[in-house]
Amino acid sequence: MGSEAHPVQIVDVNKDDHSFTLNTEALAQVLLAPEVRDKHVVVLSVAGAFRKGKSFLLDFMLRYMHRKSDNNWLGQDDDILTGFSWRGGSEPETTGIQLWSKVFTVQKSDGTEVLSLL
Ligand SMILES: Nc1nc2c(ncn2[C@@H]2O[C@H](COP(=O)(O)OP(=O)(O)OP(=O)(O)O)[C@@H](O)[C@H]2O)c(=O)[nH]1
Ligand SMILES: [Mg+2]
Repeated sequence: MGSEAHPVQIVDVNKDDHSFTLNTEALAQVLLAPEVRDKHVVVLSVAGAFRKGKSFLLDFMLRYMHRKSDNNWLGQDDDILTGFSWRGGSEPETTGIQLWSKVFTVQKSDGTEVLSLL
């Protein structure tokens, strides 16, 4: 994986016994990065049953984080929606828990800064 931001699989699902495995190394790579480790973070999570549009919604949250200074951050209908892998149909796409590799700085109303994790 290069320097491009990408989804990081932090929890894997074992299909055979439906158990979960926490990928602590992957989680540490994001949370213990020098620009993150001593900061307050806010986790914005989308959870729910499969095929309900979670990845689709998260990609709009990413789009907002990238374009929030622009009043038209939602963009056009034909703007390609990138980030977490999403798709139509009835087959599941995402399993376990994914975390975006890049964190976003958000200023709170009291002026302090927090990092948001998607
Ligand atoms: N019309 C409409 N379609 C939506 C909306 N949200 C999601 N979809 C569609 O729902 C489908 C599934 O979206 P995903 O984001 O891949 O769903 P998911 O919950 O991440 O699915 P899994 O990863 O399989 O659990 C896609 O075809 C989306 O375009 C919405 O608000 N309106
Ligand atoms: Mg998904």
